[in-house]
Amino acid sequence: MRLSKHFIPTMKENPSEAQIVSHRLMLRAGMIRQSSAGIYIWLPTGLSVLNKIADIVREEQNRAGAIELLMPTIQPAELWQESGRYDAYGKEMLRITDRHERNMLFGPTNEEMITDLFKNNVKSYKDLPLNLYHIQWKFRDEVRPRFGIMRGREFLMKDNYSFDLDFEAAKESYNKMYVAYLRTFARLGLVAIPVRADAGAIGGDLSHEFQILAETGESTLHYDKAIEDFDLSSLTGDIDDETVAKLQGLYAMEEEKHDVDNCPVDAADLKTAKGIEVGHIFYFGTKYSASMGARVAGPDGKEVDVEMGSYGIGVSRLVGALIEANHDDNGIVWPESVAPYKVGLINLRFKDENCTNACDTLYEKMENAGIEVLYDDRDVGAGAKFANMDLIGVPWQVVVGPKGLEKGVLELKNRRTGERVELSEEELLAKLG
Ligand code: P5A
Repeated sequence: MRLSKHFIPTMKENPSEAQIVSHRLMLRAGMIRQSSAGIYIWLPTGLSVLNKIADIVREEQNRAGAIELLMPTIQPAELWQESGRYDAYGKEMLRITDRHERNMLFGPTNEEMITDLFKNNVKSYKDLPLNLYHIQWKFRDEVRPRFGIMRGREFLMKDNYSFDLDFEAAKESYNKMYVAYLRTFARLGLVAIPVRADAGAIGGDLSHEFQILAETGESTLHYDKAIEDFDLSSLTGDIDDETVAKLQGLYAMEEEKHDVDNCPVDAADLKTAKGIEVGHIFYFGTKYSASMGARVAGPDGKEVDVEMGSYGIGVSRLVGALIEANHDDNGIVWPESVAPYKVGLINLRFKDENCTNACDTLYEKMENAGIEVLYDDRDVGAGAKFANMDLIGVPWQVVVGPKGLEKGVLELKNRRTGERVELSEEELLAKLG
């Protein structure tokens, strides 16, 4: 894409409303704009990153055997009255009345809707296990939306729901998701520590949160430092049951679950840190199926309430969490897997015909090779172009200037390390292709 024809409204100054670095950089790099409190417009590069994260989440869900569908954002109140959560959810639920005076709501989560779908369509244990997911916008009227998309009111979540015949099978489904989450966050290059958590408004007695360590995190966690030996950001391959058992056996607690007086870990081995909750999984048994009548016929013909769990990943929150973990003084440093563009092409001398021709040709070759390239073809100074590309965080920068062209070389800069190498066009295309 040519920057001159694109829409990336970057900002030089630090926006005063942003308290944390990810919020500041998302505004400055032209990824988002606020529409109203906790509600954001996703600009082209922000949307691109969001979609790439969603794709990785989707791939890992599919790999784990979950099946994608799409439920609506607007839900009827009746479902929530059946489960008993309509009143319990309180002010965090955005309630809507339609033209026929029917009570509706903007879904903060989908346990009720999926339980109802299951109840009307699945009758036998033979159709189990079943695990359904969607990636859909949610609305929670948070008291204190803050830190940009990190705690928004409208946010994108991947949520899925497992259905099993008994506890043993439900536990297996839970652990499958636990593994899918370890893999998902590792593929994003993140260290996400799984900690035991309170089940809160979702309910149930078994629950883990996945927490990214960050000073700006809103959660506090306490964990056995032995967890660090697992090298969580490299767990992208097969993860066996033994690893899961070992990891789940270590002490790691979210603040509310941590019992200072009865903590089994020596003070010297216990770490306390701030974290960003990017995922949360729950086993809640028959909490929704019993109240809403979701039953299946078991092998003996008798009907039983189906055993359920639900699993959430904050897809839009991950954009912020990734920036918290990947930035420097000059801007964002995207990991290649989610970068809005892989390469930034910088024309140092807009007015030099040779430079512009060389850039145009290289741009075309990259596009043809399927390399995602952002071409800064604007009539602005080199300094501004470098600063802009650093801010946006494109992993590789190709710099084309008159001196290099004379020598027949192009400069390639690695955004993360700052390392620069000179390469021929052929070498460059081979390296980036
Ligand atoms: C699990 C899936 C649930 O809602 N029901 C369906 C369960 N869990 S949760 O912990 O409440 O949310 C799941 C993840 O969504 C992200 N999240 C948010 N992201 C941005 N802004 C918010 N206001 C917000 N609230 C929740 C978190 O990553 C959370 O782990």
